[in-house]
Amino acid sequence: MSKIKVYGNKFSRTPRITWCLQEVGADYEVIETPFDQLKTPEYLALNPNGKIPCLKDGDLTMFESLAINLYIAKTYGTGKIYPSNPAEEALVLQWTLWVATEVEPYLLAALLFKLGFSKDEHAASAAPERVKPAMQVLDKHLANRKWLVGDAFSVADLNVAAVVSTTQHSGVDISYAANVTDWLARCLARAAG
Ligand SMILES: N[C@@H](CCC(=O)N[C@@H](CS)C(=O)NCC(=O)O)C(=O)O
Repeated sequence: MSKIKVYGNKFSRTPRITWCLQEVGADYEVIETPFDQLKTPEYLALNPNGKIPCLKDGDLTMFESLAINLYIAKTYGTGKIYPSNPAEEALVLQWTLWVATEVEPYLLAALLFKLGFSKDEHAASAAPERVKPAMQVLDKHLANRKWLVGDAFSVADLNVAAVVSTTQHSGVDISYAANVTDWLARCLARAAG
């Protein structure tokens, strides 16, 4: 069986994929893919969006980082970081879609401006207020539990933490959400190995 291939680089969303692969102990390799190669015919054949990351596992080739993690977790980590019952699976999907729609767009606006990839200062400066309602929801959810779904770390934590961790590089202060910052530290301690 050939190794799982992850196309990407460390200055992108690729580390959230390698974190997930490490959680499930999968055998993988990163195919270093610089930003200036994303629009080549060879790469577009893998991901027609011309973006990273992209995953190839056997006959499956797919894009969208958070969906890639759901695939990895379900295929290689059911019973470990992916639940085996439909209700908890639904909650994993709920938190993943929630973070992609209610959180990532705002944090990304702040991050891209801070790194000089966007000139949209208005979106960047609005980000802390725009993301606050979602952070308050997350904070309340974590008030009496250690992990987002069930009583163990799951791909829901991984996907949400991967997005929320960008607050640390984008200058978005979420210190008002102490349960979130504690939970984020717990998650990132795992990612650190
Ligand atoms: N929603 C996609 C976003 C992919 C994305 O925008 N990737 C960035 C790097 S993190 C990229 O490839 N940017 C290069 C470009 O847009 O040309 C995902 O989560 O995988």
